[in-house]
Amino acid sequence: MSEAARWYEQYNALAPDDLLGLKRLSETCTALEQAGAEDENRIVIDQILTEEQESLALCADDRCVVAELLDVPVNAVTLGPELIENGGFEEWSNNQPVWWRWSDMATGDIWNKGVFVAGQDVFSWTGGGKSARIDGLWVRRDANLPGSRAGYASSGVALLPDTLYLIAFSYRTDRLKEGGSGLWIASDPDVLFQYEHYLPLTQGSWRRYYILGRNLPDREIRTLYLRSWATGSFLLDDISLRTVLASSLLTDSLQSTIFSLK
Ligand SMILES: [Ca+2]
Repeated sequence: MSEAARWYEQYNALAPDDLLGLKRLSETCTALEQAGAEDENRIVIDQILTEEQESLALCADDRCVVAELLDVPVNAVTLGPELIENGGFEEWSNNQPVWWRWSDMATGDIWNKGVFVAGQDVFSWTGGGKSARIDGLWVRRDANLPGSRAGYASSGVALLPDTLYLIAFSYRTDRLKEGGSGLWIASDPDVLFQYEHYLPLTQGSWRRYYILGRNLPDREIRTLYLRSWATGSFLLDDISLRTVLASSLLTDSLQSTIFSLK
């Protein structure tokens, strides 16, 4: 292990911009420390990593959060082009957000009956502009039928096979109960996640939610459903879906999808 640390140290001196080398050196030093060995390089490594963490703390965009979730340097992560259109819900036509459509599974036929209303909200998003709002007014809870739900469904998005994706969005829940809002993308277990993923309550605060996972199947068109399942309010803004480009050496350790509320 000491030998490995010396090699990584030499490599880091030759290629200080290669953050993967630095990461490997840090891991080796940590392993040595855990084994009870002292390493004089640890102080230097800690200093470099502290600077990296400080830059991460100052960095608030989605790319920085991906780096944090993967536990890799920010410079090792690149996000692909945005795949969602009108994710900020600023464009509306006939009371519908452009590129999105209303999905109503609260008709009482097949699923439970419910009453949901939705539209643009211009008062709630502290960043200004418009957000999408879904209000559940009443739901029937017949145990013999699937739950009623309604919300916005995206246009189709083609996902590449064996590719890492980030879904990020800002949202707010008011007077909702647990399981009162969620996101669906596929019934296929090989897509980022299977079936409905219910969102944590935010109790009236705007929060940002991150889903980082791998899509395995061949290129297929997918629809994102962001829906409410209960009475109360569910507000949405700044939805993003992008590929995550990072060294496979860094991302191969990602075995299951990460869900994180910030
Ligand atoms: Ca907006």
